[in-house]
This record gives sequence, C-alpha cells and structure tokens, in this order.
Amino acid sequence: MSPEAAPEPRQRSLGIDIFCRVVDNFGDAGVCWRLAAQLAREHGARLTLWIDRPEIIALIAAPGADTRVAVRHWDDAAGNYAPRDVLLATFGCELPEQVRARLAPRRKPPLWINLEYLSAEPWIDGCHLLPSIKPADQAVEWFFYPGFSAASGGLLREAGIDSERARFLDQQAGPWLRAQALDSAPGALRISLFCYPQAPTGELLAELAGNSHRPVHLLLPAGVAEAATSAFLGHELAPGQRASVGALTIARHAFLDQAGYDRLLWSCDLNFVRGEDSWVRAHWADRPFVWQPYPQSGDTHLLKLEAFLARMLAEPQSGAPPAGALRGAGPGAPLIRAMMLAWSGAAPLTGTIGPFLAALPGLAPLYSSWRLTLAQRRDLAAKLYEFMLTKI
Ligand code: TRH
Repeated sequence: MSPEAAPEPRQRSLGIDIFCRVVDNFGDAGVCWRLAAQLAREHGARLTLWIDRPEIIALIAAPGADTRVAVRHWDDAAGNYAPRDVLLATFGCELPEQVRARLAPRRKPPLWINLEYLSAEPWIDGCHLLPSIKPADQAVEWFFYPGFSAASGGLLREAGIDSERARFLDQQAGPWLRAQALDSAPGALRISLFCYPQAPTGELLAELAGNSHRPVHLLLPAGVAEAATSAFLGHELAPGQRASVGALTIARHAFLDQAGYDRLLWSCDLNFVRGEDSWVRAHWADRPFVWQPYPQSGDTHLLKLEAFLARMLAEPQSGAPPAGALRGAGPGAPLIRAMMLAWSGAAPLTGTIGPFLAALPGLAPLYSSWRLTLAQRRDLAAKLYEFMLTKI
C-alpha cells in the first residue's frame, strides 16, 4: 500500500474512551490527542479523551482542530463514564476505581486495551496483543505495543502527511517562517532543538558558535534549555528574541501547536527531538534528526537508544542501496550513532558534532530510506482499530 493511501472505507463507528494521566512533559497528552483525532477523522470513531491535564491539549491542539474529539477532565470520569465499545488506557495509567469496576466480565464490559509507550526494543513484538486476565474479577486487559517492526503495533502516522509536507514546503514555508520570526539568513544551517535539561546543550552551543563551515540558526521553543542558553549567552532569551555568538544565531520561539511544530520540523535541515511523539514526527519530516530518549534511572534509556540505533542503522532499507551499503560501510551509520549517543551523554560531543554536521547532506538519504521503510507499513491507528473490530 502506498504511504499516501487513503484510509480503509468507512468501518463500523466505535465509541472509544481514551484515559490519559500525564506523567510529565507533553508527550502523554500529545500522543493521546494525535491518536484520538486520527481515529475520529480516518475511522469515524466517536472519541472521548479523559485527561487529568486538559490544559496541555489546549496548548498543542491546532485552533479548531478535530472538534470530533470530546475532551473531559479525568476527575469527571468517576461519576460520568458510561462504558461504550472500547476503553483505551494509555501508558499503564491506573484507572479511576469506579471506571475499573465497570470492566468486570459480568457487567458487559468494553474492550479494555492498554496502549504502551513506544519502544524499538525487540522484546515488545512478543508482548504485543497479549491479554492479561485479572485474578480479582477476571477482567481482560489487552496490551498494544507501538513499535518500528512490522510485528508491532506500528507508529502514529496520519494519511496525507507527505503531500501536506510537500505542499507546505512548496507554497507556504517562507511566509510561515517570516510570520513566526523564524526565517534565517540565506545559506544558514537551520536546526530545531527540543531536548531535556540533561542534554549537553552548553557544549552544543559552543561547538555551533565555533562552527567554521556555515552559519547556524538554532530554533528553540519557550521552556527548553533555558538554563544552558542563559549561561551561554550571559542573559535570558525570551520568545521572539534572538542572539548571535560567532557563527551561531539562537532564536527562541513560543511553544507551537502540533501542526506548527510539524512545520518547524519540515523547515529545518536538522532536528533535535526527544521522548516519543516528536521523535516520530521527526521521521515524517524527512529530515536528519538526533533523538534524545526520556532520561531514566539506571541509564535504561540508553538501552532504548541502542535498540533504536540497531534497527535504524542495520535494518535493510527499502529504496536504498543493498543493506551492506548502510550497515557499517561508509561514515554515515557510525556518525549518526556517535551523535545520538553523545547527545544522551554516552559519548563525547566535542569532536562528534563537527563531522556529523559536515556529513549532513550525505546522511539525509539514510534517514529518508529509513522513513520510507516505516511509511510503507500500516499505521498504528489502522492496526489498533482493526484489532478493536476483531474483538467487538
Ligand atoms: O514532551 P515530551 O518529553 O514527552 C515525554 C515523552 O512522551 C515520553 O515518552 C514520556 O515518557 C514522558 O513525556 C512522560 O516529548 P514528546 O513525546 O516529543 O512530546 C512532545 C509533544 O509536544 C509532541 O506532541 C510535540 C508537541 N510540541 C508542540 O506541540 N509544540 C512545540 O513547540 C513542541 C516543541 C512540541
């Protein structure tokens, strides 16, 4: 099926309740909102998103987006949740007691699915779509694992994303960037930076400032790398402001909605992304990216990074030279690996960022063929809805 294929013809319209308890940051809400909107738009499902931080949805949802998704406060569920076809708990959240009680078999329960965090680790394929029967009341919870393999639950990817990106780059990028005050000097290397405080951002800024190849325009959202940027500049940088040091110009912008953030990713030459949702969106931007996994105790996030690099850099790439041409041959794969490990503090950044930036044009085909490999598979929403329909 071509990556741009329209969704399946209209299926039965399921009533789906998604439950999201935000751990921190934006990704829990970001993933739930994106999934809910796609299920409503492409599969005709009737969605209610029960979330304890609805203000994050207001921050990331594009104006007038997907009014087909009802957003309710988590606290209202206890007295207002009435089972429909599916209850989708996300990221292992513990459901309100009154809601959980409705999942016992004797009470004609909804299909109960738990959507897990995205991981590239091989073990998820063996756990995907396994049921768990609860001893207390025989309730059945099904586990749905997003992933990069064909055997997993796949990745969130809406129909038409490639043509939307192409249309934007052909017709709207210049005016949009100027409107956001994010346009760059001609010839500047445009880099977006979305990272956790643990990233070696100060070192990155110093390296970019001293970068002799090309001027760099670094685009930074409000609330990201505030301390490192202030330490480097000697003053704070508010949204709408920009400052230059050597070859580097830093422009801080307001936190965009998800549609705006996609446009930022599409407009840059290189994107630093983090967590889960921006990591996936960087793939669909068809641009080189550096991913920083959500830092975890005991460095378990490095296992997730290694698993991802193993997939991305070793898996035979569709549309690219034979696998051997990518696996270890040439400088591409090792440079990407060294850069992502350095960005997560597992290798030195100095001495890595320079060669990585210098090689960037030659790395783009590797990222592109990886994207194509993934884009030819069924997306997460389609696989999830198909599973729901087989169980109801
Ligand atoms: O914000 P995050 O760090 O969220 C994280 C991850 O989801 C992680 O897996 C989870 O364990 C942790 O939360 C609890 O990174 P992520 O996943 O990229 O989510 C960011 C969301 O914010 C994503 O939907 C993109 C969106 N976004 C905007 O809408 N506008 C912006 O300007 C930016 C920078 C991001």
